Amino acid sequence: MDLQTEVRRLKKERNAVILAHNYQLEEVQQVADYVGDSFYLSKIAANTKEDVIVFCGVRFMAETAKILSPRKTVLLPESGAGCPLADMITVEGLREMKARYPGVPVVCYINSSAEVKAECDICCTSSNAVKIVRSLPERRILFVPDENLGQYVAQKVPDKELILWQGHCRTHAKVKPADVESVRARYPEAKILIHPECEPAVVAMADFAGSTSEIINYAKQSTAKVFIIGTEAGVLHNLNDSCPEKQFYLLHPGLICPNMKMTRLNSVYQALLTSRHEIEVPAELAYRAQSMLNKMLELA
Ligand code: CIZ
Repeated sequence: MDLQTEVRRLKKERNAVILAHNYQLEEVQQVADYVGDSFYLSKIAANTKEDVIVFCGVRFMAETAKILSPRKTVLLPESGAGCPLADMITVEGLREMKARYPGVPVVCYINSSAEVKAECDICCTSSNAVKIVRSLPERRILFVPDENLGQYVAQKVPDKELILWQGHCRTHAKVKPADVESVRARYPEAKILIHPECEPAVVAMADFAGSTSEIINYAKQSTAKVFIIGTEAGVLHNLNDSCPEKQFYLLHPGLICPNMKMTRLNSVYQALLTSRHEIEVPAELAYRAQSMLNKMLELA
C-alpha cells in the first residue's frame, strides 16, 4: 500500500484538511494541504470549510485550531507531541504573577496551553510579537512564557517595559555564541538567520532574526547563495525545495525538536483512519481563549 496515496484518499473521504507546521518531517509536509507557522495555520484553521482538521504539529497548535474552529473535529496524530516551553508556565504561576502586577496586560506567546491562554489578554506568535506589543497603549506589559522572545521584543520596542516569564525552548536554547562564531569562520560569505527563541547573545550575532516564515521569506528573496539556519531543521525542506540553487546549513546539529518529529506519515494515516486523537477544549475555557486569539488575528 502506498501510504501517501492512502492518506490522500482518506482525507477526501473524511472531508479533512491536513495542516503541518514548518518543523514537521518532510514526509508529513508532503501530504499537507498547508504548511506554515502557527499564525498562518491559525488563520487557515479559523476559516476552513472541511469537517476535520488533522493538525501535524504539537498539542498547543491543535488546541488553538479547536478553539478557533470549535465545530470541527481536530485531530492531533501523536497525542504525546507536547511543547516543553508551553509546560514551563502553569495557570497558578501566571495568576501569582498577575497578582504582583495588578492591571498590567498579559501578552501570551502562542506556545502555551488553552488554560494559560484563557488567563491572558492577547496572544502573539513570533511573527507578530513586536507588532502586538507595540499596539498596546500600556507601557508596562507582562510577556509569557518565552523569555528569549520577550527580550527580543523588548529590544525592538524600547519604550515599553516588559516583565518576562522565565521559560525557554529547549531546542533553540542549545545554540551558543561560540556556534555562531564557528559557522561564521567556516562560511564567511553566508547569511546567518536566527529565530528569536534563541538566547539574546546568539540573536545579536544574526544577519537576520525572525520567525520561521520570516526566515524562509528572507532566504527566498535574498541574493546571497549560502545561508546558516538558526531554527528547527524542518524549515530546510521548504528552503531546499524552493531554492535549489542556494545552500542551507543548520546552525547547530541539535536544532531538531523531538516533539515535532513524533508525527510520521503513518501517524497521519492512523489519525484519518481511526479519528485518533481528538482534541477537546472545555467550552468556557475555549470562549476566553478564543477572544485573546481573535484579538491577535484582528491586530496582526
Ligand atoms: O509561530 C510558530 O509557529 C512558532 C512556534 C515558531 C515560528 O517561528 O514559526
